[in-house]
Amino acid sequence: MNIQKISSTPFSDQKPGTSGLRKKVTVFQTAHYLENFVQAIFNVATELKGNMLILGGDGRYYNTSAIQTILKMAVAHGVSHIKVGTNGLLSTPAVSHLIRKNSAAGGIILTASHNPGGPAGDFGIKFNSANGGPAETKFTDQVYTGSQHINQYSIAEIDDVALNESGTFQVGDTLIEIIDPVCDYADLMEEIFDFDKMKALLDGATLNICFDAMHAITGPYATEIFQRRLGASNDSIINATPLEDFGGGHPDPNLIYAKELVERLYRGEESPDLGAASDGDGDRYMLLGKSFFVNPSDCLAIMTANAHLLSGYKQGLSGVARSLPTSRAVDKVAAKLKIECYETPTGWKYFGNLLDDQRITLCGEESFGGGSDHIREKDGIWAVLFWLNLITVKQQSVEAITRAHWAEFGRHYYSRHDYEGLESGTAEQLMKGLRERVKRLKGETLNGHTVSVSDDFSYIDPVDHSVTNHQGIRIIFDDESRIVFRLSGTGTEGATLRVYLERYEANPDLHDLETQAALADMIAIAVDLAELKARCGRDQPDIIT
Ligand code: G16
Repeated sequence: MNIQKISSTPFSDQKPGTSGLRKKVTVFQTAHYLENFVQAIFNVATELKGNMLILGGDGRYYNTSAIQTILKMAVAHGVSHIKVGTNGLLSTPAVSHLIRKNSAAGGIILTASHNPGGPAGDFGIKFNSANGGPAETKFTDQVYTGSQHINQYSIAEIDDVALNESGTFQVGDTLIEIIDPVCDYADLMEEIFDFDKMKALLDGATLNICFDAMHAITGPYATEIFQRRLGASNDSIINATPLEDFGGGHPDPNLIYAKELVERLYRGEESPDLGAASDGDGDRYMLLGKSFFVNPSDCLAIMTANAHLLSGYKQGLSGVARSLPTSRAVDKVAAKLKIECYETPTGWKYFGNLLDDQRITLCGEESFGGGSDHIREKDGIWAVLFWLNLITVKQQSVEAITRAHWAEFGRHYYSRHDYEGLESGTAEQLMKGLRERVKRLKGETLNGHTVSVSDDFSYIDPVDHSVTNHQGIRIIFDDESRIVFRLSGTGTEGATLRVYLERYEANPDLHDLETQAALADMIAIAVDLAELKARCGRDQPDIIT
């Protein structure tokens, strides 16, 4: 077998964002673009030589072609064993589990998560380390620096590998194994949750669910778990077939993009008891009850308060964590349970050390992410099973569970306003302006709310003491209201400003306000502080979640 050394020159834009390198498909199709980045990964992750690599993606356009390239490069770099999902498919949580289960040296996941797919859509690539989690910033920084000096890459001269069915191929010193993408993950879920209890209700249709796979990766996982193993009805999963362009949709599980699911859940009494959707690569989830939406921050708080009721978490939680912009609902629960609650920057990678050090058992993010110490990624199907299991134990509806939670802990009204497609320089200037402004904000009263904390969030990892600066502008008021500003790290065009708004309400008589109305003061303060109209000509967000 011949190993070719191909000459190449660096691309200046290969800096990974919040979660790997995401670009338009057309950028990845530029000659040597993918190969350069993969070479940069192999140059840093030298532990892959002589060890196992897990490889798969969310099935979006360019997935299979990129997998063939990466297989050939992995062979060239002496990886001894590569496990690839059939047809190149593996959800992000499944990769995390497979790395851990097989003690692999790492995994490469091909996904741009919730971003649209297809020839004109987005593509992405990220590396997960031996603990199963997204590589730390230190690693991605090294990959980026390396990518700026690449002058050649190595690739084995071999035929494409047939990915359409399970099997093994020995290529030189490398064993390539094509595996069922679903079964190991489904077995793990069966270990964590009480499948018998859930089956008893789902099989007899005492409990009805609707899961929207959004034509993305979770279709095969949901079919195996909810229908085959738990006996849910045949119509319980919609958009179950993974498609390269996600059926032209936007595989982002929120109230706007999961339209068909929302329509089914808001039909009144005939609606399913639980509705859920997942994203492109299966790590995010949205949860609905009958005509009822539970925001992801509340989901984390409710899971934390109730975890001990589930057999998989009956020993209690060592601690919990949430990202900065996630509402502080879980903080109230942690305080009552007397467990630690960590506040981290946005990005699942920041939970890795806390999980590995057993400081936390559950963690979550406002961006429709929840997870536990079972893997090192957020996990959409796990979260849905957590809720299903909880419903079977409590014998209450999603709405009743949520309302009881608010009554006990108070309600955090919460919303995220996204201003999309901003010119990058303008967005940077806006953040710079805010950074200056927050230095003098403490003690000021805005719209009747007095600022008690205002800063540019920095995180010191309590395990390795690494410091991450500039993670978002945070303004906390003395009535526990809060505003956070940050720029998205997952987009592929221009800049997106995210404004996170929060108001705490302890009084149960005030738990039924319309969310945007409840947050009106915070919205007005945020628009004013960021000078959105003057700087960007905008005073209305593009997307409200
Ligand atoms: C990724 C990260 C998440 C993070 C989200 C935020 O999600 O894995 O941990 O919360 O991005 O995105 P942004 O920087 O745009 O606010 P995913 O599902 O896209 O991988």
